[in-house]
Amino acid sequence: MHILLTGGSGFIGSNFVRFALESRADLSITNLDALTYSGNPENLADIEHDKRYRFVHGDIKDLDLCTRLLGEVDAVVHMAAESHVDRSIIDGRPFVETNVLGTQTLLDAARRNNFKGRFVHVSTDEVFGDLPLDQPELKFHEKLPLKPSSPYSASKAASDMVVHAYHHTFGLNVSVTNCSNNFGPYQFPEKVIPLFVTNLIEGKKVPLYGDGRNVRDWLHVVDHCEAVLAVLEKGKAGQTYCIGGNNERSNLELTHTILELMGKGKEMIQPVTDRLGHDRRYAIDPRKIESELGWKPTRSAWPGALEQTIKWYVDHERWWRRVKSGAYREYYQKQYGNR
Ligand code: NAD
Ligand code: TDX
Repeated sequence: MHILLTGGSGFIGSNFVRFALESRADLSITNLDALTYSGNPENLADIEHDKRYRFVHGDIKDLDLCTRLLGEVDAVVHMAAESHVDRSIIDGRPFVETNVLGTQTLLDAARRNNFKGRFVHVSTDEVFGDLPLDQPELKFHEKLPLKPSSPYSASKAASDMVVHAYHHTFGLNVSVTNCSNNFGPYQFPEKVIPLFVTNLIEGKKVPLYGDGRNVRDWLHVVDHCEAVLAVLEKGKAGQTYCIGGNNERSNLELTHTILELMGKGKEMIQPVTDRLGHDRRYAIDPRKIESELGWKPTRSAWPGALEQTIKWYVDHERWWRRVKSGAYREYYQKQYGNR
């Protein structure tokens, strides 16, 4: 199977390339990525000469390019997006442009090709809004209406709806995944875990938003990649699959665990003003994907998986220092020009 993966140079995409090529001998991947600020070909430096991997520098909003590429592949895994909530609060426009218009462009390219292959749209649990802290029995599931709160999650919810509409109207063979917070190697250090870990290595404090009681359901990125592959191979057209780690932690608990694992004291916590419209709690009920597709997380056990992730950032200091300083951009500007 030849997959068109969008956003393969980002955090989840690069982990997906590595995981999918390692676990399926008959699979090849074309990675279409615009190399925005979070796209870093260094994430795949060990793969770039693999005969089963091809990189195409381009934008999912380019209909002609997407049409050509869709004509060459058997399946699509769509991950390209603007992905950071705080950035969407500063400027929502790129979120609507890439996440909504980009997704629609890709779907139009599929229509132009009369594409019959599987198309997995990778989305987030944030499309369901948030849950209260005092009702732990409530979790997100596939039958809930979409009720996004941030400009990021609104753009992802819109893209999910466009994807479902293209299935309903044109019969495209699409499935949508809604996954909880990922952690692991190669995450851009604007997201809370790599930001806090790398700050602490640098001797800086960690900025904890608000009262720190907000809860996230943490899943190791390779567990997410395995779930996406399961949906690609076994999922049903028109269906949504919620993916989570059964691993709810408040930001305070997460921060205290990171401090403990890194041998740092609580004085390294810097309480800061809360994020605007900060969602309180995310939690996934993963029973559908577990029972229908036989997927279960096996790499997310806490705190071992967090400890391994911290070790990865300790061992890959050159990688994140180049990302934090912006130096990583020179690498691909030389090869692919300025963007
Ligand atoms: P990321 O920001 O690390 O990577 C995004 C990638 O998309 C980058 O390589 C970027 O260059 C590329 N891209 C952006 N705009 C593009 C465009 N117009 N054309 C082509 N490529 C473009 O993000 P991530 O954390 O790896 O997230 C990947 C996907 O998974 C996103 O769709 C996100 O909404 C979803 N998701 C993320 C999480 C999480 O915890 N990180 C959880 C659930 C779902
Ligand atoms: O500096 C910080 N301090 C802080 O307290 C940052 C960056 C975050 N936080 C808090 C906000 C959240 O409650 O930590 C929690 C996690 O924040 P992020 O890492 O920004 O993730 P989140 O906003 O939960 O969204 C993530 O999960 C769902 C991804 O960025 C999305 O792409 C994904 O869809």
